[in-house]
Amino acid sequence: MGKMVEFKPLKNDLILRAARGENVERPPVWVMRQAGRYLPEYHVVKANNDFFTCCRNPEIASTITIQPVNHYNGVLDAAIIFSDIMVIPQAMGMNVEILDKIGPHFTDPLREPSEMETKLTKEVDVLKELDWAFKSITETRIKLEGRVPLLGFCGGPWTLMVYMIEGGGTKLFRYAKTWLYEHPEASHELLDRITGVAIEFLAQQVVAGAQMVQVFESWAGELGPAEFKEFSLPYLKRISKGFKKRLVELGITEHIPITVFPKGAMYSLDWLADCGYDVVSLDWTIDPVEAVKIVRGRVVLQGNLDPGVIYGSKEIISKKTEEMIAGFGGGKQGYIINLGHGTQPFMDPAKLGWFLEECQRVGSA
Ligand code: 1CP
Repeated sequence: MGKMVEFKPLKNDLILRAARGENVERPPVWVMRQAGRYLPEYHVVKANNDFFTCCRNPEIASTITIQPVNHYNGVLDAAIIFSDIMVIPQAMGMNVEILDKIGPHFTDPLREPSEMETKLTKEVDVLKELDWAFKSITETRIKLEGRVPLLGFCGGPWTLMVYMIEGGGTKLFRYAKTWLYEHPEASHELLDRITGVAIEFLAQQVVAGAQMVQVFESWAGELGPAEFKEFSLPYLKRISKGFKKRLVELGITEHIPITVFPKGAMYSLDWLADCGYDVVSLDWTIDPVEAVKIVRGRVVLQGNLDPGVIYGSKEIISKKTEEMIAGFGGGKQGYIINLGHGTQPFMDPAKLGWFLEECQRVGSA
C-alpha cells in the first residue's frame, strides 16, 4: 500500500449513485466497447501498433479510453479502461495476441488437463504481472480530471476458461465442452485458479484508480441453467464476495460497485440478484419489464438495447430507446443505460451519438 495517488474530485458521479440504488435525476449511460474500432480517432492513435502494445502504454491506453468521452462531450457518464479480458490468461502464463480483424489468438492453448501443470504459473503475482494495467488505470484517472468515473473490468471465469482451452473465438466450443463433460474436476480446478486471479486483479484496479468494476461472463449463454449453476455461478459469487473482502484488507472502505454481465443467460437473473453484485447487465433477449419484475429491487439493472438498433434510422433509435427506458420504469432509480452488448466496427459514430443524446432527453423527462 501507500502508493495511492490523489485524484481530482468527481464532477459527475451519476453512475456511482445509480449503482448504489439511489434516486437520480436521470439514468446514467455508457456503452460496452465505447472505445475502439468504430471511432476514426481510434485508428489514428492505434496506427500500426499491436493491440496489447496500446494497452501496455499508459499514454496510448489513456488517450484511447478518453476518446469517446471527448467525442460525445458531456453525454457519456463513464469511461472504461482500454484493455482486454485476455490479460488474466496472460498473467497466468499464457501467450495471447490480438490479431487484426480476427480477435484473440493463444499460441499454445490448454488442450489437456495435465497441461495446467506445464502451461500455467502456480502462484500468480498479479501486481507484478499486470503492473502495466495498473499504471494505465492510474494515468487515465489522472487525465480524466474527475469528468466521469473510470471503470475497471475482467473476464468471467467460464468465459476465460473457454478462450484458454479453445485458443481463440469459437462457434462449436468443442474443446471447452470436452473439459466440462469429460473432465469436470479439472474444469473446477481451472475455474478456481482463474477466480483467485480475478479477485486480486479487480481489487488492485481499484487501488490503481478504478471507481467501479464489471465482470464480463460473455459466454454464459453457452451453458444451460444446470451447467451455469455448476460452472459459472459459484465462481461469479466468489468474485463479488472476494472482491469486497479484499478491498477491506487493502484499506478501501468506500463502497465500490461491481457489475456482472451474464451474456446469453438471462435465465440466471433471479440467482444473480442475490450474489453480492450491485448491478446485473442484461442483453437484449429479455424484456425490461420482465427483468424489473424478476429482481424486485434486489439489484440495479444495466442494459439492454440490441446493438443492432444503431444500424437503424434516427426515428427507430428514438423509438427503441424510449421503449427501453419506459420498460425500466423511467430510470430514476435502479437503472443504468447501456447496449445489450458492445459496439461493432461498422457502426456510425453519429448514430451512436444520437442514441446517447436521446438517452439524455428521454431519461431527463
Ligand atoms: O471500450 C471498451 O469497452 C474497453 C475495452 C474492451 C473490453 C471491455 C476491449 C477492447 N475488450 C473488452 C472485453 C472483451 N474482450 C470481452 C468481453 C465483452 C464482450 O463480450 O464483448 C471479450 C469476449 C473480449 C474478447 C475479444 N477481444 C474479442 C472478441 C472475440 C470473440 O471471441 O468473438 C475481440 C475482437 C478482442 C479484441 C479487442 N478488444 C478490445 C478491442 C477494441 C478489440 C479489437 C481490437 C482491434 O482490432 O483494434
